[in-house]
Amino acid sequence: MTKQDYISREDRYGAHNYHPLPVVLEKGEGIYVWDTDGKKYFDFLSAYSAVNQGHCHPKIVGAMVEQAKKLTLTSRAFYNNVLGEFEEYVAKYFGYDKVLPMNTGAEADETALKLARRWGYDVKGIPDNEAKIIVCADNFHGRTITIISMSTDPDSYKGFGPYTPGFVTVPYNDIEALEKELSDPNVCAFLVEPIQGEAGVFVPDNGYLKSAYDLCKANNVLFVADEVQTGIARTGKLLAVEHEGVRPDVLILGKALSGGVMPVSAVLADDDVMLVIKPGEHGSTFGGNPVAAKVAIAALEVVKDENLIENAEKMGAIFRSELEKIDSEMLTLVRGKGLLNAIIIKPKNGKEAWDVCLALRDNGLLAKPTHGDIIRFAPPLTINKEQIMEAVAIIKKTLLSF
Ligand code: IF1
Repeated sequence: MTKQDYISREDRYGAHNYHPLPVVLEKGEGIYVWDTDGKKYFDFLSAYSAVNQGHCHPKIVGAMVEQAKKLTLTSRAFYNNVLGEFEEYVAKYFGYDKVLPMNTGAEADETALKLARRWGYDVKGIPDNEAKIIVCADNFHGRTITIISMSTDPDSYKGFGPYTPGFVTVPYNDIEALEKELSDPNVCAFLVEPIQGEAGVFVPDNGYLKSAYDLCKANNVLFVADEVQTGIARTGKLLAVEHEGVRPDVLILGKALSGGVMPVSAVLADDDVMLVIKPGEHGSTFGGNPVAAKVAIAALEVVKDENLIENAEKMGAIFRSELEKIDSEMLTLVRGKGLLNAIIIKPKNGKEAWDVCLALRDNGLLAKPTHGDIIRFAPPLTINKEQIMEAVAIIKKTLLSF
């Protein structure tokens, strides 16, 4: 089959809910992926930061295969010998009393919303069905009906109503707007991405998260951090909130919790919050299954064993400073933290970010545009300096070719 055959087949039989860059991948190893013609690429998307540990990491895949041969799923109707090991490891790793495992990021976000509402009723004493959750404009938390009810992006919510009520939107990075809404006694939580991913790697001002956290505390409101994309070493800290010394009341993780080998997500909180949900009130058939449990432990061990936090910090700083040296009128801004970065492209001769990504592909580097003019650069965190320099050379050559 040719590349076009693969693309046509997806187009013919698959729903059209994505618009992929035309490249057909069949193999991945570390920071590289290969297409069906054997061409090798730098992967600068890392499956939207799910593959922080690199593609097909042998330790993670090994843990998966070993457990898959023994026991894959018991459901939560019975105990198994692996779930507790995962729960203890993850709770201690992130420093919380308890963890609730789910599968996708969206499910973990939904879990956090349910926890926050229930805490609002049972602990804060909000009248029944009156709880409000403050969210940020331009957020991205997933694709469920409730989550798109919080979205301000018409692509996410338009035509999918009626929407779930109970959300209040404030501009991101605007402490005053947040402070005003927090005084409403029916507010149970503030849900925030420490860096907005989908918004184009939008980094808030220094101090925003800390002030937001302090205001939440002053108003008896839960600070809920969606670290699905920013967490697990991506920004040069284990969690992006650590850049401001914040410890969320509720922490949402996904993506890299499995190193990208299968969907594993989780919500962490201390007992005063986590124990408001009682048996039978929440769950998932696959959540915390034995394979997921072993995979997550291995994925988190790799982060420590290979010093991915420190490497993301160092390589990110080099990457941004090298990008800033590129003298192209198309490159108007470089931003990000650690290895979660983006550039903003000014179109030239009718050529836009999409065309830049096609040319990057031809030159051996994969990245995806967002919002028309932004290109996200987020390689696996195992990348070294030599590889960063090689990737920068590709980006430079590509931008200068327009
Ligand atoms: C897609 C974006 C990235 C997330 C945060 C929850 C979820 C996500 C902060 C839901 C998911 C994804 C999903 C992916 C594209 C992607 C994305 F551009 F849309 F925003 F990464 F930048 N919280 N992000 O970023 O997690 O349910 O997907 O496991 O194709 O929609 P999920």
